[in-house]
Amino acid sequence: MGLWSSKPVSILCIGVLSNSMKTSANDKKGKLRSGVELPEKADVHHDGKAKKFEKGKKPVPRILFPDSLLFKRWGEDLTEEQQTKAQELFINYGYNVYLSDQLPLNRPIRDTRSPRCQEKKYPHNLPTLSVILIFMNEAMSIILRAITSLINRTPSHLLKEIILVDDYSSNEELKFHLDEQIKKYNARYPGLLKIVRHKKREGLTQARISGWEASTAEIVAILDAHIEVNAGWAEPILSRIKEDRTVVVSPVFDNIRFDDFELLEYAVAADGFDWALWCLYELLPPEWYALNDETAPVRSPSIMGILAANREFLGEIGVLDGGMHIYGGENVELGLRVWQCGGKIEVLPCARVAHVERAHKPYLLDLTVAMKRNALRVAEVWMDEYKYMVYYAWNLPLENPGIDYGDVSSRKELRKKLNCKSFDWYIKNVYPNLIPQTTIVGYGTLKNTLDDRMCIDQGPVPGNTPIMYNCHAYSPQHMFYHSTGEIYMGGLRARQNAIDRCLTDPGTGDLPLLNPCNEAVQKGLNMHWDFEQGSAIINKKTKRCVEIIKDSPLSYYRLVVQNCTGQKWHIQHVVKDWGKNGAGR
Ligand SMILES: *[C@@H]1O[C@H](CO)[C@@H](O)[C@H](O)[C@H]1NC(C)=O
Ligand SMILES: [Mn+2]
Repeated sequence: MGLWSSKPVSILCIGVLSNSMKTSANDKKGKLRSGVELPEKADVHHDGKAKKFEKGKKPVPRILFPDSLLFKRWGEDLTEEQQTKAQELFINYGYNVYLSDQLPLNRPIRDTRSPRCQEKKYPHNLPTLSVILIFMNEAMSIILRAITSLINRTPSHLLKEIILVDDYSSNEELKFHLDEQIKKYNARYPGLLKIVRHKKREGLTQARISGWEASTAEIVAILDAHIEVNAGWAEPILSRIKEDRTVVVSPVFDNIRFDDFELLEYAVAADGFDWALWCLYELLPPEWYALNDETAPVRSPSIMGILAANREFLGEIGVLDGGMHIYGGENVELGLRVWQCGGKIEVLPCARVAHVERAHKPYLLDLTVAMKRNALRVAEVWMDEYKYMVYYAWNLPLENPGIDYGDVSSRKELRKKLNCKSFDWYIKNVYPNLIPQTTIVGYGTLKNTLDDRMCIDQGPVPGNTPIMYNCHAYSPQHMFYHSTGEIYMGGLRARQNAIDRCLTDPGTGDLPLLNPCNEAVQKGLNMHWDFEQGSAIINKKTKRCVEIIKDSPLSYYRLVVQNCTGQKWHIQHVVKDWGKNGAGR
């Protein structure tokens, strides 16, 4: 294993999807950028000359924002006024709009494809393509550069249209001025550009659906607007979907750095997710390496937010779930639906799209709320008895979780109508890396009756000593007690390649330990505990108990394992009737 292994894989798969996620709190209503000139249209298609960078005047200016991420490796020669402007734009957009406005729209970017991709020949008569660019308060120069890259790097006889979908931007620049730009493009390329404008904020998923509805070509590519497509990006996509109309494909993303707009090449990876349905990257499967062909499609359990598909096929399987809020989980929903309902998902190593990863996501708190809700939607519609894993991962009670995930009846009907396969089939045939936990009987925080403000916590990381800590109920304090006696600590991983940690009694001293559960089994560590709600936690082998003690009357309680004194513990959620509702296997 190890083709391209030296290249980083995007750690921010959130970033891939983060297009129209700003909450209303972050909108700057009607904000105009003055004095920033966009490159002339002549710049766009004729010469690639960059406007000369405006240098600050000597002497070297004071650094106004030493803590801003924007100025860590960029902008040292800007005047104070320029710094102020650049910083303000950066705060609003999360990327360097000041620089973007000066870079040519048709700037060259490095071809990041492997040599074999560059040599590969594709048939001339491929199906036509509609490209959908979704945005909400994106910088104009970013959108225009995306359009320019599409025009310059897609064979013109294949690019039928580019559909812009504006999810109710408040940014004035994106109204009249964008319409003017569209007219200019259409004067040169008749009918190429279309725009769909939402009359209210409808969110990322609905924006994608609106674009799909407006599209007319045989193939649709649904992209963020903060991208630049790379050389030859379209041909592998069109030719693969022409071969098999049931394949939904993802290009490989490279990163356009948010500060200096340099291209950072990313490794090819498959798209997956954890039990909370957060997206993550998976290693390439061994079968792919066995093909010994860097151009071969990579079978992928799921997909990120940028995708291409046969337009009609995407419609037949229900496009996207319009009931998703803001962001998160909608990609997993599509992934499960495609696989379970007879399609496939593939990442195409020869199709590369450069994508701006925003520096800050001020909407992160809101994100979890939407994500949790969307995850439950996916769980309820697609995951059958395994849906409990999503509740565990989010530390939600199985009954009355207190989250309104909306009406899923039409999605359930869709599943029935399409006669889709079970999640059990999916997990066994497509994504065996996920390991369902069938023996969990209690989960959530663990509190001692002596002090209910303190919770067991996995302790400092790196480190393997659990501690008592003020309860915050985030994942370091999520415990999972199994009917077989194990206590998993610190969030639920439950994946082949991410091993959970188990509470053990080392047998000597008074500190309990955390060990990787597989290692604890191999080494025969004291990892099994007797526990019932409201009673002691007793190690089955050593007979010692998990307890808390104070070293002096004024100190805090600390977590120990010692001779039992009769202390009692409460776990946050108890699983009733485990196994009776089909969850056990
Ligand atoms: C714990 O209990 C064992 C067995 O009853 C005893 O031998 C040992 O001295 C006790 N240890 C402490 C620290 O009290
Ligand atoms: Mn994005």
